[in-house]
Amino acid sequence: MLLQYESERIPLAGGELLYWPRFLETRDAEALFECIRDRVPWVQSKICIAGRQLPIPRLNAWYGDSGTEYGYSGTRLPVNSWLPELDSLKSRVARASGSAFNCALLNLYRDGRDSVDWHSDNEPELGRTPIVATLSLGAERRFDLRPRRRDMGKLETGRARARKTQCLHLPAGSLLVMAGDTQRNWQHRVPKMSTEIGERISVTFRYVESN
Ligand SMILES: O=C(O)CCC(=O)C(=O)O
Ligand SMILES: [Mn+2]
Repeated sequence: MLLQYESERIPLAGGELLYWPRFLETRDAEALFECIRDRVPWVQSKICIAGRQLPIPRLNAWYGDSGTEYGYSGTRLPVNSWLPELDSLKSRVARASGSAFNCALLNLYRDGRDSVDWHSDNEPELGRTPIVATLSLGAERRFDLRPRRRDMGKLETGRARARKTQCLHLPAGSLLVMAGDTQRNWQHRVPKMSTEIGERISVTFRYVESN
């Protein structure tokens, strides 16, 4: 089922990116996309911005071992227990990347208008050096990385950040692992697109320290 081709290291100053262009075969990636899209209880969270509750531009679901919890900006996602397909994917991603995972945040981008804005996955419960492994399914989307404002101790100007921005393209079946100091030194996003784009799902495996 798996094409565990060698991973490529994508150069990133002050970060670590490992990339498997074809972690899953096309047919398996398609079957997994349909399974996840149809069986996951997707929710659209709201976040509070300037006192207003606004729906975020994508759907989410949280899967995890008991004791793992996820929340941001005052929202908490309910914890689902692992679907067998996600559980076996977790084991395979763990084996390939050499890292343990106990939860996954799933994103469903319904079309090009759905997105996730610049952020780092650096919540305290992810520990000092978070490892986030993203398996992509469905339509290919752009994935951008830019230095954080204080890049490796130095304050970055807007122009320097724009110049250092890296654009990746994540097709169905690919796996991207962000490790090392990536979350400390870099931000990432999936930008909105004005072209017609189909649905994309990302499964982002993480390790949450239980309290
Ligand atoms: O969909 C993606 O590839 C990225 C999602 C993401 O950054 C996140 O869930 O934290
Ligand atoms: Mn993220």
